Amino acid sequence: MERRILHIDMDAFFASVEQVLNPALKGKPLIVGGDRDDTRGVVATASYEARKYGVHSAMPLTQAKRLCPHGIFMRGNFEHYEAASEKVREILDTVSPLVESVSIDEAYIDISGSQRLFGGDDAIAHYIKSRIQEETQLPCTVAIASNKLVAKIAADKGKPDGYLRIPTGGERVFLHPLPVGKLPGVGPRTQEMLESLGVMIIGRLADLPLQTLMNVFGQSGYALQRAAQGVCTTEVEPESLPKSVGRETTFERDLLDWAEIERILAYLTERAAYALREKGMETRCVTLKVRYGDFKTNTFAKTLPEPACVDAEIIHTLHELVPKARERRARVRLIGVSLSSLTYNQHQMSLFDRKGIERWERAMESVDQVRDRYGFEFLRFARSMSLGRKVRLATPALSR
Ligand code: TTP
Ligand code: MG
Repeated sequence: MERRILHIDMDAFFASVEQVLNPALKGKPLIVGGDRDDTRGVVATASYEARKYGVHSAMPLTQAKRLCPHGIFMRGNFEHYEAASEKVREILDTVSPLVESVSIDEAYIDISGSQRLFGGDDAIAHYIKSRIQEETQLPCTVAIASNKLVAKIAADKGKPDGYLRIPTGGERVFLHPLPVGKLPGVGPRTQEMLESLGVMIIGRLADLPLQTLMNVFGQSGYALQRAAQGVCTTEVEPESLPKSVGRETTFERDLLDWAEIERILAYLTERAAYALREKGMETRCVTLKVRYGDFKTNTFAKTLPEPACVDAEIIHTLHELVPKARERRARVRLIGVSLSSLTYNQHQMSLFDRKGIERWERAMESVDQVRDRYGFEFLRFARSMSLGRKVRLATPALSR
């Protein structure tokens, strides 16, 4: 599978959020970071209108006031920026499971596995930009390339409100004319040293004899040249991919009646599967957990031939595991289901006949929509329904 990495960075983020909150600020030179009379603070960010006057992040406010005397100055409100950031993140999470936020307004997404679902780079970029626009009214810039390094540089180049796509194999051509300072990690000092070697643009750095670079920069000369050649193998690292989704409960008194135990298990599964689908995920491994009256705890797991997210499939798998749990003819104190080996539901084409399952998935989608609206208990299935409409578990905290 071809690796495609998307980088997104919001434009003039704090200022843009303020402009959405107060549309009267739109199109104005806005400087966020401190009041007009603030003599000690620095600029957090400036709207693009203010940037025309040379105002930029980290500049002392006093200097910003000199450069842009008619600018609008404000301290800003960090909670608003965090809330906007979260909204954006929610949208990004619908594109791929591999999302890595690197700052409040910047993220990488590994979209290699999302290509088929969305229909390619351009469709993904368009989807992200338009959903962010619709739901937050905030402008952003998106770039897609074969790795993080090139995607990041491209996003920087595409600003503001842009989209740049660097085809795989086109990394060097894209980087060639850019000043060396555009390479992440090349600060003013390194830039100066490179310029003394006659290296102004990235293309020159890429083609310089490696020995020359090693003489000046030591080992890091090698890394520098690899970067200039557009080579980067760093993976997108999502902060926390859920490892498993589970629901379990301890009975009010230990049970021997497996028909009753299985009804409760079905109920727990409905809840777990609902949570699984809410995350947009599927499971490949279903585990039945049993704690017996003497506190001995066993787990019985089964790997599915295909990822699943439909209650009926999971309940069926658990039912197949039950005889193993019954081998120990003891009373049961706790029962639980855990769904692991999670993957994002990509609606993959399947080797097996999934027609029936797909109908189920669509049905469950409608079921979940009703539940989102009226609560989980509003729609339940026959097997667990005999427990009554309002199921009261002895340990309700574990069954959301
Ligand atoms: P950036 O993405 O660096 O800047 P930006 O979003 O304002 O502008 P653009 O990306 O279009 O060039 O930083 C994101 C936010 O982080 C920025 O809006 C304000 C804050 N920030 C600071 O508070 N101090 C800083 O020195 C920088 C660089 C950013
Ligand atoms: Mg930004």
